[in-house]
Amino acid sequence: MSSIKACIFDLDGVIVDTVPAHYIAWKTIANELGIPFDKTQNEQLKGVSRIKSMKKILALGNVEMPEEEIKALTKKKNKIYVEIISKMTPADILPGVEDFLLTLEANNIPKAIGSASRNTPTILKCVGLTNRFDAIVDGNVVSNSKPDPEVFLKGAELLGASPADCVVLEDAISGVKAAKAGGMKCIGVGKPEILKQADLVIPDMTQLTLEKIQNL
Ligand code: B16
Ligand code: MG
Repeated sequence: MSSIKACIFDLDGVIVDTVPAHYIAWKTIANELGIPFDKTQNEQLKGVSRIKSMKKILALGNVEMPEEEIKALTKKKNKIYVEIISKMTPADILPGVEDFLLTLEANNIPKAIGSASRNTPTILKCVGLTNRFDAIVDGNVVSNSKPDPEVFLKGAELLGASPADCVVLEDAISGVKAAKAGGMKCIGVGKPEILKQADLVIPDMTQLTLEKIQNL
C-alpha cells in the first residue's frame, strides 16, 4: 500500500474535455497557414504551452516567421478557443470527476490543479470548480512547461506534501513525463499505448477509485 497524501489534477483532458476546442482553434490557424494538421499531431500538443504548441505547428509546415507574428497567431488561436470554452457549464465536467472530488474530500486528501493552461481560472469558473481545490498552479505562474515538472512540484509544495506522496492525474504524454520527472506517482487517463510511462492507465475518470491510488 502506498502512502499517497495528495492528489494533483491536470485540467484539460482530465477535468474537462477541452481537447476538441483546442483542436478546432489550432486547426483554424493551421488551415490559414496551409499547414496540414490532424488529430494525431494534436495529441503531441496536449499539455504543451500555447507558444510552444504554435511553434510545433509552424515546424510541421517548415514555416519560419518573426517572434511578433508568432505571438499574434497564438493570440488569434486563443480568441477562438476562449469563445468556445466560455460557454462551458458544470455539465461539461467529465464523468467521474465530481464523485472522485467528493471521495478525496471525505478522506481529507488535499488536491491541486497542475495545468499548463493560462485559461485555467476561466475554465474553473465556468464549470464551478474554483473553490474545490486547495491550490491552483497553472500556466500563469510557471516558467517551464510540461514535461518540466515545475507545475507539479509547485502544486506539491503548496499542498505541503513531498513529491513521492503525490499522485498526478494526466491525459498527456508531456504531463506524464513531468509527473515522473518530479518523482511522483502518475495515473494516465486515456490509452495505455500512448501514456506508456504512467504507473497505471485508466480509460476515463469514472474508473478512478481511492483503492487504485492507494495500491500504486
Ligand atoms: P492555454 P493541461 C494544456 O492544459 C493543454 O493540454 C494544451 O493543449 C494547451 O496548449 C495548454 O494547456 C496551454 O493552454 O492556451 O489555455 O494557455 O492539459 O496542462 O491542463
Ligand atoms: Mg491535459
